[in-house]
Amino acid sequence: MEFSIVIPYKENSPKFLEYCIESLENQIYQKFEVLFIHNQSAILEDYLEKSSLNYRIFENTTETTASFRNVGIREAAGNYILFMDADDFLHPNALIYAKRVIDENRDTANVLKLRIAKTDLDKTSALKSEKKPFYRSATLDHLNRMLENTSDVSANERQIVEDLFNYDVIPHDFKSYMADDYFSKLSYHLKAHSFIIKKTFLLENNLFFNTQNDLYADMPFLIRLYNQTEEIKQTTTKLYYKSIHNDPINEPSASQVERPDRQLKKVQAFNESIKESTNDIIIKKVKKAAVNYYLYNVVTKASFKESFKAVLPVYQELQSILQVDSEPIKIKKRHRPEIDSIKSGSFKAAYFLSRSRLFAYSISRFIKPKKTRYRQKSLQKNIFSKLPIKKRTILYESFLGRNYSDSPKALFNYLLQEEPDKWQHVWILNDKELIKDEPEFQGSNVKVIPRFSWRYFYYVSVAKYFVLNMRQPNYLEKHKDQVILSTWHGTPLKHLVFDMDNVTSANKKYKRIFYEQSRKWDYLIADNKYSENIFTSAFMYPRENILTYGYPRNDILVNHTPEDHDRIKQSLGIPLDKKVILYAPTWRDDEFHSVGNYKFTLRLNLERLREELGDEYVIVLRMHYFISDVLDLSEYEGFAFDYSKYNDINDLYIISDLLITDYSSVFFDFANLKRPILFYTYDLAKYKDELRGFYIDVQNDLPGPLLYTSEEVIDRIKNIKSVMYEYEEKYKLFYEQYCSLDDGKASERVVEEVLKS
Ligand code: C2G
Repeated sequence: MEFSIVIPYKENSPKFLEYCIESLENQIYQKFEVLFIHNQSAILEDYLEKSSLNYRIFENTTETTASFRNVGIREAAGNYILFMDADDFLHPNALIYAKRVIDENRDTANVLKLRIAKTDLDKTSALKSEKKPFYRSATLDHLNRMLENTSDVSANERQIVEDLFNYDVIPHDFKSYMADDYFSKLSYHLKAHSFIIKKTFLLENNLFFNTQNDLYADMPFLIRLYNQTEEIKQTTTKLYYKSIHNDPINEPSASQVERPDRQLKKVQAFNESIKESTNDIIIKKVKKAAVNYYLYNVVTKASFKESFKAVLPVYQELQSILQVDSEPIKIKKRHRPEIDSIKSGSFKAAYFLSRSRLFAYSISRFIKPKKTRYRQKSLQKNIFSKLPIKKRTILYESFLGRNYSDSPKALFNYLLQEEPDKWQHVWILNDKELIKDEPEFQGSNVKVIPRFSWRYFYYVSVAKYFVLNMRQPNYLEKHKDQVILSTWHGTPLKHLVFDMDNVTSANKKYKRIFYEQSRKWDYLIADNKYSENIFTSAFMYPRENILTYGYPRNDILVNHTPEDHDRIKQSLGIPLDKKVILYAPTWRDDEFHSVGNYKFTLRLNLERLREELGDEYVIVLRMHYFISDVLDLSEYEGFAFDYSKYNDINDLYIISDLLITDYSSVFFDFANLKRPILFYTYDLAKYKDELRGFYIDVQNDLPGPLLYTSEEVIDRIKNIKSVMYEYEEKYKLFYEQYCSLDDGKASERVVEEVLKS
């Protein structure tokens, strides 16, 4: 047997395990065994039972990855051991490539390394969606079949398959690294995964992992390995896929697990490494790395910021490192007194110097021009958040200050009406023009401030209540007496946060940040029981803080009058004698110009709609607030109106006789009006499978038909009465499930609970 793949398994990554196993099954070179070592994992057997792998499982009573790996070294039957993590995967060519390098270099191939690529299982970017099927099914047999059966293969897939063959025909290249390159070039992070090491070499040199340091045992292990080996052959092609964990709350990677002793353990690992090393160059490099780690990671981290006692053990380790003989290392002049104090054991002095260094650093950032946001944050944290709370002040924000709308608007209006003199209202709005004609902004007790202005940082600190429909910046310091009321902005249809497998086109820290932000909400409003259930899973939000009261924003849909209808229509310049179609689609995760800047291609044939429906109807187009493209409707003057930037979609609902949407939550609200809804879902297959997936069965449970072409849309509008008849029963059920709490009094209930308690 040529290879033993050693995989420690700690059950914090079940989602990835399946991919890991599959990538091993898909290896073109199959002469290997897999050793899984775990500590009471219930699910490992289940996963492996179904697999075709040649595997063995070992249960180990200790907790550490280090001792798991040592079991693997002892038990391995293969000539070479590949250290792998259970949340990573291999390219199908990984082992065949390694085998080739070994065969060509029998005498010198003691240590090999697969070059690492990072991947996040993200299926949405073009590259990854192409790679996925190729990666999953890439056995030679399968590839052959694919090429033979050309009708099943798209040009794109064909190219990928041919590329893969080329990989095989042309051997991958590799580079050899010598001892003095190891530390800096080869293994910056000093992790054992992706290394392939000859078993006899490990045993002869007594290379095992030290089990004392459960976080950083790899570092001294690799330093010892570097001492013993002449060269390491690393592939130039990326063959080892390291997964990015985007859910550090539920599925943290080892480095994401919170540990207060993390910094100490790391400095200990540096110390151990330096003691183990016989190579002068490596000693010097470890020393330099330890000093840099101390300067830029230890003292700047909050855990060590507070007490001398906490940082003392780190100083002691560092002292021992600094006292090891080596060529002198370069240290910046301003850091020298601090490092010298540590070396000589004057730890109190070192502590004082490190604190002063941090203080000087924050002052220098504060006074630097162009660092306004930093100054604002710092002022908010250190001064504003310590000011007394203004008990009668309420701050509102809707769609990040983009408009005056949604539940914050409804609650504001309710309070103006019911308690006109009691409150000071402050609205976060980026463009004052938006409200210049709104009478409710005339009073002296209503202020408007732009998001991220100095006043914003002041009011987010001192307002007793903060009512918002999206999320507040995570860095804002919250006063203990402050109350944050999150209204959220829709009944969920698309999977959200923790229910999403992949977070697409967004930050990989998204889930963790979302979690932290939502912990600061004192209340969260749900429109219905269904949303309440979803919020407990998708946001991991505590059920007891959810107010399942119906949506304040939907009060107006119940309470509006026919006069309101005509007044709005007139103010928007829409002919009173025409019926109105509202087209309000959502955004698409995979269509964007840049991060957060989405595009939309109008797939509704306005020309045909005007021809067929223009006598009776006009159409109002309402793009999602993420869409930055501007529609050019000049050709359709008098028939099509763009109200994408209009403040409040509720006004558009009220004047519309029917709604066309797709996967936007707008239909949950519009259904309150009991008017027809059509679903123009031309990209349903892609949206559902490739992107996020839905909470409800869109094929069966929607209150209107799914349509795929403009012609179908036209046809259904012409026969709208029969659509209503056909969907009568489904509409009723839908209304009961999602709209029944919207009785026009949600604002009142929320105010009673949040502002009167
Ligand atoms: N919206 C709008 N115009 C659109 C689409 C949406 O004004 N063309 C507003 C509506 O108030 C809607 C809200 O934005 O309820 C949320 O929009 P969705 O399309 O549902 O998408 P998203 O912003 O991703 O929110 O729980 C709801 C989810 O968070 C979805």
